[in-house]
Amino acid sequence: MSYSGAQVRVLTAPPHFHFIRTNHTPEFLRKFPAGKVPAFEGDGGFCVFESNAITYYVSNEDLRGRGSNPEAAAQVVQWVSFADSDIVPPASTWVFPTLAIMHHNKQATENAKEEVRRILGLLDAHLKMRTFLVGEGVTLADITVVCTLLWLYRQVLEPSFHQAFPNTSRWFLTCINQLQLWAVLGEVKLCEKMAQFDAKKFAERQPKKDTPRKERGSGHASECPKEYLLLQYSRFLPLTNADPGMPDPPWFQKKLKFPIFM
Ligand SMILES: N[C@@H](CCC(=O)N[C@@H](CS)C(=O)NCC(=O)O)C(=O)O
Repeated sequence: MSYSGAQVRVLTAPPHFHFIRTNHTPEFLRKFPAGKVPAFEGDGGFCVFESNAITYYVSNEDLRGRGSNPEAAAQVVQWVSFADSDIVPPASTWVFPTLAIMHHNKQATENAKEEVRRILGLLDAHLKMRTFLVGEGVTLADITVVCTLLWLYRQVLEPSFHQAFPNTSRWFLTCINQLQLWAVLGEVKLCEKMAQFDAKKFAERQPKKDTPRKERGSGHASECPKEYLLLQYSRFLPLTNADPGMPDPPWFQKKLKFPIFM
């Protein structure tokens, strides 16, 4: 059972995919010039990168909001863009250091917390009289925004922080408990106590000085493939043909049809 019925095969690990190496090969770059993941290749050779473009492609008209009217479709794009432009940056600034995948900066973290507060408040007001972000059912707007909030709710949004935003939390819980999302995300363990930066863990995770530049990749992603990839993974897997009874990734490896490199 899934929202769209699309079937994808996810390749995340060797021998199919080796982060930083595979995505820098000429063969990969020919198909996906940005050299980044996630990247999608269809059965007929159609290639597309950027997680939002991939989710759009593997979704259906209802998820795109086009089942109702052009206004709803525009609102879906609005929330997907908002997730990228307004939620991902502060969420990454606050959460990544707690996962030891980015250095901690006290002022930046404080600013990010305030920004997250603003976002949760904005969502809370919007969701006061609504079950979902757009229309009467789940759309790409809910899937994308939920997935960008996922690590916040897992790592840092302790009850004392999110209790001021009950409508946002009700909607978040409604979405993650939908069978289709649950089948992919599994049980989401909500944060009880705000995670903090661990300098020792961060130091241990730094690439050795003699690691070649091309093996290190660019930006924070090079230091944090696992967690960041998981974040990306959760952003579009809700659209796959998941069986709620069998949410574990190995099941996807066997069942999914189109490859996605992550
Ligand atoms: N906006 C892109 C972000 C993609 C991205 O930054 N991918 C990172 C890892 S999550 C990557 O592939 N980096 C490769 C590299 O740094 O070599 C999306 O949503 O797909």
